[in-house]
Amino acid sequence: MLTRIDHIGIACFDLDKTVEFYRATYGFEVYHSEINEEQGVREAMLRINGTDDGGATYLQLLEPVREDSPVGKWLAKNGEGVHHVAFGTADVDADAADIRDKGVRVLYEEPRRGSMGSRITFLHPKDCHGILTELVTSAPPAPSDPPGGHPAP
Ligand code: V0V
Ligand code: CO
Repeated sequence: MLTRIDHIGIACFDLDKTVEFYRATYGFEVYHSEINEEQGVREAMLRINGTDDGGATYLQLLEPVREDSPVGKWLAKNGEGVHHVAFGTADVDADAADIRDKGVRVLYEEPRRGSMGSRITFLHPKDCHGILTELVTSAPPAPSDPPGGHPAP
């Protein structure tokens, strides 16, 4: 079951400048940042709020590390903007299987590694009314984690 908006993925040309815009304009701080080589992105997660399923909602700022990556190709065509919407679930495998059975293309056979040790998969935007849609199961919290269920940065 999809129980929250986990994040909105926002493509940008310059991650540091975009992070500074969100900090200076809204007061949002970077909760976590990493490079995901497989996905071809350098990313910053800005935690906006906790959710009643014990998770949280983030903005995910994404800068491509390669021009031929999904975000690199998308930026070249569209410029900066909202790249994808991610829904959170406790069981990405089950939800991806259910959605595949409904005839929507799920891009990965098995979920792959996402931000903060999460497991992620994507639904094809052409099957989702133009929205690249991600499904996310967060990494299980460690005993030392703060409330909100995610690893500290
Ligand atoms: C492409 N299209 C999109 C789109 N990207 N439509 C809406 N939103 C997007 N983000 C449209 C594009 O305009 C084309 O439509 C059509 O799909 C085919 O696009 P393409 O440019 O030829 O690109 P493809 O087919 O090579 O790749 C598109 C897909 C690719 C969606 C298959 O971007 C992909 O595999 N994405 C999943 C991985 C990803 O996005 N990773 C980065 C985030 P027309 O022109 O034919 O009408 S990583 C992340 O979120 C992480 C790590 C995390 O959350 O933890
Ligand atoms: Co994402």
